[in-house]
Amino acid sequence: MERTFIMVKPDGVQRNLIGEVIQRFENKGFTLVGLKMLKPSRELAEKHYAVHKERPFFKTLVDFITSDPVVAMVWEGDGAIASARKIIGATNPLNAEPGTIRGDYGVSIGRNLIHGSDAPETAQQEIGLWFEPTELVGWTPTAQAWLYE
Ligand code: DAT
Ligand code: MG
Repeated sequence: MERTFIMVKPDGVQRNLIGEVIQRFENKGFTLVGLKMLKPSRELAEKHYAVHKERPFFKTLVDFITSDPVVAMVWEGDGAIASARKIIGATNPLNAEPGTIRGDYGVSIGRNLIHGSDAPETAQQEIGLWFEPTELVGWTPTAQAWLYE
């Protein structure tokens, strides 16, 4: 089973889309193993987006992500990392397909609602950055037998 880090960004929280995001991952068949709301520190946000630190949008991105609460989550399932990226849609919501979260709810790259890890290495890194091991709860949903053969 794979785990991925998903975050509803401040715009998603303000627009009352926390439930919608959770619903889509639940509906897909992934398992929620970590969940918390927090207003990220600048240090945490800069670490999270470290790969983008030389990009021109880095400061506004960190300003935005630290401006208000976010909801950080870890979701588990076979192929969860790549599948979550598909559920989320393209980085620019105007290019994101209808049916994806960004495609259905966004119009601007700087307000694209949600983050999802892009690879196994970044997923592991991001989960470790945002969650203590004790905050992650492994469990077996009873529906598992109907999701996996
Ligand atoms: P993603 O969030 O789809 O993984 P990314 O890792 O390339 O996209 O970029 C991280 C975030 O930075 C993205 O969600 C929104 C912001 N961003 C990316 N490219 C941008 C750009 N050209 N202008 C403004 N913000 C941008
Ligand atoms: Mg990214």
